[in-house]
Amino acid sequence: MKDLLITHIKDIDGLSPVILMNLWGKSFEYKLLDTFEVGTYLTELLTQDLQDYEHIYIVDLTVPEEIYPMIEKSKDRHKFLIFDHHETHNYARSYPYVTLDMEECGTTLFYQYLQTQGLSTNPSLDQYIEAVKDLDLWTFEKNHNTLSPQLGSLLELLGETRYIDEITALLRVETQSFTFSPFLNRLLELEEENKKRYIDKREERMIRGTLFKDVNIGMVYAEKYRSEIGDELLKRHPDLDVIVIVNMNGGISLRSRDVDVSKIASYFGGGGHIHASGIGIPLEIRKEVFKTLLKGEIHIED
Ligand SMILES: [Mn+2]
Repeated sequence: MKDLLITHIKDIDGLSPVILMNLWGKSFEYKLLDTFEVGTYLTELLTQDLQDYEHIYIVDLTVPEEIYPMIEKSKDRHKFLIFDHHETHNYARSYPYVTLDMEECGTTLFYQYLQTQGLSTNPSLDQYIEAVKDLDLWTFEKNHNTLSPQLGSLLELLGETRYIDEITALLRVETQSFTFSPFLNRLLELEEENKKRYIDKREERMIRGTLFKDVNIGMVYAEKYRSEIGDELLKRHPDLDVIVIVNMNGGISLRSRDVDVSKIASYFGGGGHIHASGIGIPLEIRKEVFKTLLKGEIHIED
């Protein structure tokens, strides 16, 4: 029997559980989802016959509250195992098949679980997992983990599928420390130069303002490098509390030093962590922006 892994498409914390399943070697299928797709996907899944699956893992995703009664009613309830670390998922704490730990990340929780199921570890795998956690929890600076931002860059460069394939291949060879191939190293060097140029240009066009009267924000439009832009601009501008990164296709990202941006995000219908949260941008709003910019002179097909 195979397993089904449902995990977060957005970052390496969501993708690394797929890599771990590859290394574990058990046959499985996986589905990568964005946060806002979870409810619809699970509602549909729970109407299906799930007898082909032995386990259904959901990692690094907040399962909407209204889905839990459906899982509870399902005859396949015992197949579900949920691992998450988002503050906004707290209501699920009492379900026995849910593991919630805000000190960990999705990948580390899943890694711990797989070890109890017989996944063997080695120093390079441990080092990789630690880097994923440091990137996801934003502790890589404090811990001087230079591997974390490199992994984040690689995902941007390679896309989800190639990232999973390349990292799986590297980790299949057990070594004393995690090392990139010469090709990946060169790629990372070029990317570093490119990233610096990108952040400099966004900074030049940063819009300043205040939110709820006393939160100083700097807002930029950017499609890439959300975490790096947030991190770098907070460092360059100590007077700002929150950096708001607007990606019309990906949503609004909030990054902060001291302010709890998960509260700000919840207020606007989003969610996330204390220092890193997000708010979705519905298609309707994206169309509205277009209409406003072209002063109503445009007809948009539905
Ligand atoms: Mn995560």
